[in-house]
Amino acid sequence: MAVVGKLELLIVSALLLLTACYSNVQRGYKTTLKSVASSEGKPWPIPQLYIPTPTTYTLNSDSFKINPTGKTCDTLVAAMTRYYNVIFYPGRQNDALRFKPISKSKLTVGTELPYLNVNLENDCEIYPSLDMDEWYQLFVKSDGAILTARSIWGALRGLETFSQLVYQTPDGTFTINDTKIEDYPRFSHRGLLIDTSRHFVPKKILLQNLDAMAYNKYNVFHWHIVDDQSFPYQSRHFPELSNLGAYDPHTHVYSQQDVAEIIEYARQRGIRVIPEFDTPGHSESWGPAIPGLLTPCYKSGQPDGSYGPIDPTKNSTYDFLKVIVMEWTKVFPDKYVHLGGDEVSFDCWKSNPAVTQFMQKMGYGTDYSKLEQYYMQNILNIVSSDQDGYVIWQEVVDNGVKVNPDTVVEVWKDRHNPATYKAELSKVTGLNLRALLSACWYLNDISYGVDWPKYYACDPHDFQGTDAQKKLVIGGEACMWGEYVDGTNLISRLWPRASAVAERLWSPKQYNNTAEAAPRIEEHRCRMLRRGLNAEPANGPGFCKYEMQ
Ligand code: CP6
Repeated sequence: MAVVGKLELLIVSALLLLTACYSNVQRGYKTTLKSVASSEGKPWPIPQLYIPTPTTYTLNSDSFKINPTGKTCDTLVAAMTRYYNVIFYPGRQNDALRFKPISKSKLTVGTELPYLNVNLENDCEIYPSLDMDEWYQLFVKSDGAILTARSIWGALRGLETFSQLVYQTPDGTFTINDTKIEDYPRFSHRGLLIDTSRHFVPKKILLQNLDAMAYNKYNVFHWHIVDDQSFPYQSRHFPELSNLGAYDPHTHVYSQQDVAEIIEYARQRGIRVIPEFDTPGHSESWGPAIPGLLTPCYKSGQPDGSYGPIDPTKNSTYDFLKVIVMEWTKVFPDKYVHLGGDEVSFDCWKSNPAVTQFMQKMGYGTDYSKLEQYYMQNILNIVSSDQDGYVIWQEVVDNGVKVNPDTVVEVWKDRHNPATYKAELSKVTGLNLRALLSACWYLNDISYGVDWPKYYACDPHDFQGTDAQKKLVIGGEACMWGEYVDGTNLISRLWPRASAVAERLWSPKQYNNTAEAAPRIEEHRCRMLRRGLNAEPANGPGFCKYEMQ
């Protein structure tokens, strides 16, 4: 009965949205005007159940109150203040906004909405986790608005939605429609990968990006913090890693204090921080600080001065890893770390006589994937002995490494061929392992034109598998690899393109209509601009009410 009710509500709300768009088309608005006019106050990502009505209320910034009526905590208090400012003073931090939103309601027409009561049912958890409860219910009615959530994380998502329902009419009046919402995510892992090794990304931009993630209900910052090109993470135990491996050890590093600040900023927004320390490949920048860690490559029987992946044959490698892994698990509070394991080239291992000898000793013959397996198994055991879980790239499983049953496998190959990642999802979940999809969401790969519908169309459940296999897909990640991206273009290249992925990972599968989504994502882009983010245009020609100078 309850299920039927929900389905009906879903269909009704979908129809409401579709008719709203359609009637505007019939009235013959220009596309851009139509888009903005018809989508103000419509949330992104769209809630599971969203029932707006034409009745509107006004909000007065002087008298409107956000009250905690259930449990409360520092996280909630901070969020209530934050969202009050997002609603009434979105451009306050942003001097470049040409038209400051008028901050005082003139209350010309209609009933005033006096408050938003936040009824949080349970004590706050300190850190978000994979199992966090993000459910919330939101009613906007004539006597006031009521947000109900079981956990602090649901309360944060509900506050975000409430802030998106408020819009300003041309005379500056803050307005909200009478609305009923019940909402929860379709997938529990909704991640965004940022690469801070190929280019350094300043802390300020990472924090700004966490705001953007919260505006889109992302809940995991996958921090690809180091790689071949640089090592900006300032280690407690091995300061030489960034002293010798960062682009600049003074200006292009994340200190322990920076890392703590980023984790805290994310925590306040219900966002987990999962660091990736990619090994045994992609680790050239580790070499200068830790002599003997990387494999020396040989040419005609001599070391040629270049280095390959981490040397898996030495005990000293694992002694070092034990210490650095323990540091990661202390510094990053999340249960999961990402251990990489992608794109390991065997050429250097093949050239090295000591490695060849080890291969013989172990009886691996010439199968270097066995050697990779040996390395990965060792590092996985080190991590799991610290009670932590891990995420790895798909190659680790492709190469037959035995992993713990609670391993999460990230499927990234290949973005040009959906059949490949669909087969991989079938395979990984067939092994009873949990999976994340990122193959179709490589946002670093840009082209001229509107590309978000391509990301919107990709669905993590579109593969051959049983219901049990589908349940093992815990979500996905949009990726912004950093070869051509730094603090100057990270935000604009990500948003609103990453918003398309956000809605796919949060909202019901049935919301896959690009025509319906187009005006809403455009409006959401304008909303992000209004909040001070350099989000780029979504749909070609058009304009926002509030733009940068
Ligand atoms: N770095 C690391 C990368 C990539 C991967 N791992 C990558 C591969 C292909 C594309 C973009 C990025 N730059 N460490 C693959 C997971 Cl198109």
